[in-house]
Amino acid sequence: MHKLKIMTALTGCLFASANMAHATSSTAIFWGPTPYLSSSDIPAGFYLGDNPVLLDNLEDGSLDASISASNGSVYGPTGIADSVDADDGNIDGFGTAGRSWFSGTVTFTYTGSGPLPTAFGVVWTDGSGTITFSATDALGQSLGSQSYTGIPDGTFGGTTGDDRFFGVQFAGGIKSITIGTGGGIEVDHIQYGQMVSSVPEPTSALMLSLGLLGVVGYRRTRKSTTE
Ligand SMILES: [Ca+2]
Ligand SMILES: [Ca+2]
Ligand SMILES: [Ca+2]
Repeated sequence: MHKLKIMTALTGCLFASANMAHATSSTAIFWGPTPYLSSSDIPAGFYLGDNPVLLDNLEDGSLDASISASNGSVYGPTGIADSVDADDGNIDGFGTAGRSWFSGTVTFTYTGSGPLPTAFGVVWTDGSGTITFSATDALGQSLGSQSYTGIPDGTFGGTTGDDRFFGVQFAGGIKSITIGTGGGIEVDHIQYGQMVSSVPEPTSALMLSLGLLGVVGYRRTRKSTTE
């Protein structure tokens, strides 16, 4: 009798938790493209507390050790680099005095030792054609891919009016992001952090509360039969 009641409670809570997890964490949310001239243009609400865990502006000449790139290298600060505008100290319509990442289509993969980012972004600064942005989860499975036309301004002279933020959020963790046009591109401000947790861990919370209900029911039953 007691065992049956406990089993019933546990079965119910397992069903409920599985349904909630499915409904709340299976979809990635893509952000952007939005204009970006400095880190203050990170969209509000993208990161927990509006602060990334890491933002690499590449101005030290190298990519942070917690990120690997499938190809490309740091470019600038000479020539026609298209850095994020503010990186050279002046928001003046040009990024030529800053540093960017120059490559073909490139995948940035999180290689750090901490928990996977749940918010991951990059700023596209130069290139031509259709821009495609995609991401993968912890197992390397696609979280979706989105394409955008009409963004490039048609010049490779380091102008920043066409620079755009691309981001993705996924509560289950993001392993990598990929951005490209099929031709040469420049990107900058590779960044990641944790998303705002609007839905707190439904599985563990529900298991705990329903588990407690089961224990209470069990104790009540025992009490009534022993007295
Ligand atoms: Ca500038
Ligand atoms: Ca830069
Ligand atoms: Ca640009």
